[in-house]
Amino acid sequence: YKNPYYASGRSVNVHLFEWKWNDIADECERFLGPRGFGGIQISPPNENVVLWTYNRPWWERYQPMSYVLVTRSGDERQFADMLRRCNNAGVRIYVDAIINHMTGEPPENFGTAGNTAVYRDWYYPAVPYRAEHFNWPHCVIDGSDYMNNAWRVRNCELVGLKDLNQGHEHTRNMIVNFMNELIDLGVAGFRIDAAKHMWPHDLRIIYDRLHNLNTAHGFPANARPYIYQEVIDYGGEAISRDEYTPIGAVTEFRVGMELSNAFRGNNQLRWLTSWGPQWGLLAHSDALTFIDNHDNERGHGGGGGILTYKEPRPYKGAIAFLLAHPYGEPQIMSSFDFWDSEVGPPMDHSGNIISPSINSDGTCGNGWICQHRWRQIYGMVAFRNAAANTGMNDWWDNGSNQIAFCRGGNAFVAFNNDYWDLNQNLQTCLPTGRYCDVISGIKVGSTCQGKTVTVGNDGRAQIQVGANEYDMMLAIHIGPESRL
Ligand code: LAG
Repeated sequence: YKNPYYASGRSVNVHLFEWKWNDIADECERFLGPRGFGGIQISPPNENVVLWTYNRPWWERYQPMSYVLVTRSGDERQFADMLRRCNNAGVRIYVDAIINHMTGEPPENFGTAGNTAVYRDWYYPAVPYRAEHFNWPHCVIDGSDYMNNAWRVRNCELVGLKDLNQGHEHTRNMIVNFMNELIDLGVAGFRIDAAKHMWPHDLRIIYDRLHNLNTAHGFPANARPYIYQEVIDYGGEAISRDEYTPIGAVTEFRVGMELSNAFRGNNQLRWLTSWGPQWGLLAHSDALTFIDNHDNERGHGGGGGILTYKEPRPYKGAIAFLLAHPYGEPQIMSSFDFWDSEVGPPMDHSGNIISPSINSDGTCGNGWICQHRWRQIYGMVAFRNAAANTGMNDWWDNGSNQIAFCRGGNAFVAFNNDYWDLNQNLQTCLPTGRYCDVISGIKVGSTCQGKTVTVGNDGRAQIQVGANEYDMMLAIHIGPESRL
């Protein structure tokens, strides 16, 4: 369950938060496929409660009404079409699976597919679930439970959301049928929402009943779905991430915390020479790594203090390091603009999501941030693909916040987070020749719009990153996007 089954030569998972299926299919064909992206995490595809009371917040999608595949992102036909088109473009789809719970007791009772529930009876006829399929006795998690009561964290309700009992055979069957339908339609795996709130032994039973990935969508025979379990573990809680690594990959939240801290200047970059498990991080093959996610970019999920698109310079630095370093399976966030932590995606007066528009410079409009279309970010996706499975070598630092390293003989990156210029003759490990820095500009035809780096016969080059430059890093590699 720890192999994302990316098509060959690809890497990086992008969370297209609240995108519509038709728009994702277009984005696979016109951008993500050609740019070498590996996969996409999509918003929950199953029916959720509609909450006009709160002006359709993004979080209504975390309150399932049923497993019918109709949401603001599209219906089942559009979902299937997206899978066909994205898999054809070489880009995999991972589903945000909400299997811990159903709705709370919201003021409205209508789902995106038109279904209703009887909240006070724990009755969801469109699944169906009845009271006996939930955890009893009824209780709600309180803050102190996280410190000292694993049983309550898993058997009581998360923020009042009706808590399914994955130990019940019928409940497991409904969840397995839902996930298998998605696998058969061509998905490559799942983010398991709120995994901390479910028992690992119940999850194992569910995972073991999942189908192999669909070979008609280009997956090899006997491939198991990629499973990354959302477990927020900054240390010191009753439940640990290590309880989940025996059954699948786990979201490593400490990556975003540590790299945000370092790229904000609160920890010297030179310490990153030992980045990885030595920092108390999960083993490489267990870790889904990221800077921000949809919760902590807006202060939900206990998050805060994480770099987001609102602080672009250090954010781009942190993402560049995340993508340049071999550690972990990286994911990037692609957001819509928000000014309030509850507001949903751009929508019209009927609540329909407004598609992102594409500006002439390739960035997005209509309220969409599209970090994946930022030059510094998609440039580092190509860097990671060129680096392939090489390790980290030829580390250099100035004893402070200027660092550089190679990925085998394939790629070289330098960062300057000091208040003075970086101007050094460094080993790049690259074949002799001229390279276009993929951070400061792109290569158009055979000309470089950014900085050009000349690598000598000894692999060395003069590397310059001024303290006042627009970005704090420089990246070159053997791929066609950089080689001149
Ligand atoms: C998650 N991971 O474990 C999601 O990443 C996170 O976004 C989900 O919470 C949560 N678990 C449940 O799937 C989000 C919002 C919550 C919201 C919840 C349900 O962060 O704020 O709760 O989705 O929509 C909302 C209200 C609560 C209320 C609750 C139940 O904000 O005040 O108690 O609904 O009615």
